[in-house]
Amino acid sequence: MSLFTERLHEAGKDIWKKLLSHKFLQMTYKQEIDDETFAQWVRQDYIFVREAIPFIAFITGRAPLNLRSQLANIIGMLVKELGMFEEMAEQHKISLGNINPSPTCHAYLQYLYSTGNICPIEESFTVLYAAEKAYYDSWKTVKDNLQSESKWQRFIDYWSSDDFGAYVKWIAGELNALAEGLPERKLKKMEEHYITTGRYEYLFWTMAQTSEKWPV
Ligand code: MP5
Repeated sequence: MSLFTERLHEAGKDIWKKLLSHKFLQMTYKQEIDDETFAQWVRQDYIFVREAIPFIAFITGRAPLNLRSQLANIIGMLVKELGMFEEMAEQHKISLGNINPSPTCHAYLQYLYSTGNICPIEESFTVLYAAEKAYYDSWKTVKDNLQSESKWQRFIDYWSSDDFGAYVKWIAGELNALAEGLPERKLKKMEEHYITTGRYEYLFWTMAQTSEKWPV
């Protein structure tokens, strides 16, 4: 029997194709991205990572015992990531003070909060898998296509690292275990979350690339 994550990859393959050929990623590896465009991503992803902490906390509360300690470790990882953002922002003179989520970042975060709060663990875990996989695949694409050292190398290396890849693999393994024996109606719901999260990930690059702002 094939793995549930293989079913997800198949269901999301068109979205992933568009995600990995997104202009923001291309401009980043071609080193054509201007500083302000990249800074928009830095500010918005700083907010995203900060707010991913309550998401992980919500899902930890619903997780089976065997997942709790590893989920709790993710919070420590996110706190360290915030430190990376703060150091990079200081180095590149990007202010992280007085920033607010853009419409896309705001909507994505509301989605994380609601799935974390009201959905069963197998659904919120699917959201976690899709979001982390999207970042690993996206930054690996940047890394593999980069011709020379980037000023944003630290970010590129972080999410394309073997360690991060192993973490995504761990989530995949646990997700496959959670999916085992579930009825089709539940698997379908998980598939929908994978698709929705992939769509938000695509929109997040567009938000950065277009410096999306609230119109009013
Ligand atoms: C991640 C992220 C990866 N930082 N931002 C978005 C929009 N999606 C996924 O998550 P993490 O927790 O930073 O590894």
